[in-house]
Amino acid sequence: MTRLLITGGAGFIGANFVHHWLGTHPADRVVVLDALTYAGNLANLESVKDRPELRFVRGDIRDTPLVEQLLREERLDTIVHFAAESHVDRSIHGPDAFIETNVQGTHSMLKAARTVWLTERAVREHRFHHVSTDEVYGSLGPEDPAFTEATRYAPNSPYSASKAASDHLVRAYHHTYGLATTISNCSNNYGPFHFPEKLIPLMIVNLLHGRALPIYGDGRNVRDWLHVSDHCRGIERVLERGKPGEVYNIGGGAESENLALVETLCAVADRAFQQRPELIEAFASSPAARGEKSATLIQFVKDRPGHDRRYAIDCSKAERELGYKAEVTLERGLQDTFAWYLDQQWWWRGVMDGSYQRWIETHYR
Ligand code: NAD
Ligand code: TDX
Repeated sequence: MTRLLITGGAGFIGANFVHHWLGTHPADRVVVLDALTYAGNLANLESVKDRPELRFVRGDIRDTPLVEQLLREERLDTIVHFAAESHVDRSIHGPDAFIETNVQGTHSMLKAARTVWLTERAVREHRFHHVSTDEVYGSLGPEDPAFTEATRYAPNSPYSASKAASDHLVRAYHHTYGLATTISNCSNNYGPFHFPEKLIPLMIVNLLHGRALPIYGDGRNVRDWLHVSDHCRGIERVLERGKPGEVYNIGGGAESENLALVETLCAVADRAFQQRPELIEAFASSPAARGEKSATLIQFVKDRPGHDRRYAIDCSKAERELGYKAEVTLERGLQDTFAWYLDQQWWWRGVMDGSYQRWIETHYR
């Protein structure tokens, strides 16, 4: 039986991971530590909130004594560290929070794990898994080979620089103190509970409301898309089969230029409006409701400063050593994701009008 501390478990990937883990390991203990920032949302855990195996703690990863206390009192042996500031555009406007959470926060987690697991020897075996990003490797040209675990770090945004720094700290705690760490560097995720500031959910919500679909620059930047369920399966493989001290790239082998991706999403939306007439009334301001193409909403806007041109992940090490394989094709994943946003309007409407944030502030002071 594994006893996990999942940081950032009320965020997009963390919450998907909590659902995944409780589904595949129903007897395990799962403690979620999350500060419930603008990106954290208890609604993401609504359907599992009454499970006795799950405990939610609102708290900050920089609160080292709190993390130590949780590790001790719950006899936790595994940390899956998702908590982070995750949006590149926000990091450009305000880098400080990224240093505080991603660098200092990760260091606080490492210090707590070292104290309880190595100094106090509270558990027989332990694992500190750090969830990181392909953005630490920088930007690729059109013909460059995909990032491997040996690619030199070259982060370009305050976000990716802060993630790179945290990766280095994790590595150092393994090398210097013998903490049993693993790191996964993953490509762009999408799927349920994705906060509507990121490309795919923003485009879905905007097109449903007939709002412009802003494409940065020429729209030819390439991202390597991975359905979040495949990412969760990949992390599970790392926890079960990965070796301490190792790094694993996790990806989907689904590169797409942003413009092409948004055009595909628009086509998915147009088909959905044809097949589900009730959408016409529900989203009357969408072009699809008038029988027009959603792609007419596409607008090219000013580029993101320092915008990385292309990411692509070579995940052959994880495939070979862990038996990892992405299962969801981009086409299927986009259809399922669009359907999820249609069926779960309560979720994104609550996120966007701030009502969840207000609820959190009254219930979790
Ligand atoms: P997210 O922004 O949706 O969620 C982050 C969560 O962390 C939120 O619940 C937030 O409340 C919590 N948090 C933030 N600061 C905290 C603090 N100081 N203490 C405790 N909790 C705090 O992020 P996400 O997209 O789910 O990403 C999760 C992790 O995966 C991040 O480490 C990110 O770098 C990494 N990652 C994300 C992607 C992606 O495509 N989204 C890809 C690769 C790697
Ligand atoms: O409105 C937009 N228009 C646009 O053209 C937005 C929000 C984005 N974009 C572009 C920028 C990127 O090239 O789309 C691409 C994807 O943008 P984001 O969704 O902001 O993701 P990205 O910057 O690639 O970073 C994401 O993947 C790696 C996550 O946010 C990171 O946390 C993760 O590490």
